[in-house]
Amino acid sequence: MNKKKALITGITGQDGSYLAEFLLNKKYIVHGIKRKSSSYNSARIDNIYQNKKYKNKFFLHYGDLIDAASVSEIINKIKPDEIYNLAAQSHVGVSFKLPNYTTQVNAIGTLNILDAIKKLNLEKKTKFYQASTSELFGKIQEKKQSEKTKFYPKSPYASSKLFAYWITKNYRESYNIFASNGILFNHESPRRGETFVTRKITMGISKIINGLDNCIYLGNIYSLRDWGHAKDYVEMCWKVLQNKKSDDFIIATEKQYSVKFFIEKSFQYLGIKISWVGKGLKEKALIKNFNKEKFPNLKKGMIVVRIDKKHFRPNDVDNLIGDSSKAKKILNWKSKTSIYELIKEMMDHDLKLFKKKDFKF
Ligand code: NAP
Ligand code: F7E
Repeated sequence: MNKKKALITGITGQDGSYLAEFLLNKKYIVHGIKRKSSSYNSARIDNIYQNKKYKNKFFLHYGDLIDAASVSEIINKIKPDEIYNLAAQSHVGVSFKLPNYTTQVNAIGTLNILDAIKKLNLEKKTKFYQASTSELFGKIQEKKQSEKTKFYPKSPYASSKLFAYWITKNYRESYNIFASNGILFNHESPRRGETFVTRKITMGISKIINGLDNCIYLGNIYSLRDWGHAKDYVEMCWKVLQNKKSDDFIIATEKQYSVKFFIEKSFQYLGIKISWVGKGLKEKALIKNFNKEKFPNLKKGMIVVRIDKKHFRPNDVDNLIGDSSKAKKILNWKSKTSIYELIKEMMDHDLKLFKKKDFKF
């Protein structure tokens, strides 16, 4: 029986919740670091916490990445075999408003974990996974981005993650810690935070369909992303730590779509056709064709997407697509979920969520 202990930071987030389920199914004992918050922040992991199957296998600890003492105390108490550092201020747009805080959590927070591993003499025992990101490529230096592509971060978020990437490599090379970076391209799911663009779209459409809202306000809809499914990607986080040696890997689908495409296909999934008019800040999407009986809250010509300049970033990353040949070869990585399957899963989830008029987040 697997008696391995894993510690997940960011366990209450999208990836943390999927990774916890994945590791519990692999018979790990899973520990998670949870922040104290004034309101409820554990919705994504309540199903695990309440499941009798995971009694004595799943533990939560209060802590904060910025608080080095709390991080070190938890690591000392658990002495985990694997640490997955998924905690972050992960919103790129917000990082322009909160650059200092973002740096504290994403950069210094990562250092706090690595330094605890070193100071507690766990270099030989504890493997470390760092949640690196395609945002490191920012202003892209190659058409398809691989482990060899030069970085060019374009936001405080990306800059903070660049430090985290290098300090991970630095502790690997200086202290022989098994410390690896998973450079993951965007990955989404029904558990995606509500302010990221894909979820904003699937939730927005679902609210409109249910008569709870009438329009979605967005920024740069021409931005291109390589979108995968979070559930597929957390398996790769685990595989990165099961590799023979610590190393860095790109995880991507190698397919690229625009935000505009994601909007069109999300409506199309429901059999609704939209048309676009206008340019720049005046561009909008209108309802063109739909089934009146199925969607009584819609009207022909209704404006369902508008552009709002407040959703533009001071400096946007507008063109990302990964080359994950290395992970394919060494980790046996294969992207499983198509963009259409992803849209279907997110739309089905959100339509159900907003069907009840008394919905709760
Ligand atoms: P997410 O849903 O935003 O989750 C972030 C998690 O970090 C939450 O559990 C959050 O706790 C926690 N956290 C934030 N600040 C913290 C702090 N100071 N101390 C302790 N915990 C803190 O992010 P995600 O999409 O799951 O992404 C997971 C990781 O992968 C992040 O590091 C992200 O930057 C990186 N990444 C994500 C993607 C992607 O497309 N999703 C791609 C590449 C890399 P609360 O619940 O209390 O807020
Ligand atoms: O934006 C554009 C926006 O916020 C995608 C994080 O998980 O993935 C994520 O970062 C694109 C950008 O994700 C809106 O300008 C248009 O070009 O969903 P997003 P992101 O910035 O790619 C990376 C890999 C991470 O590491 C991050 O942690 O969509 N966009 N209109 C919009 N974006 C948002 N959020 N909201 C809009 O209204």
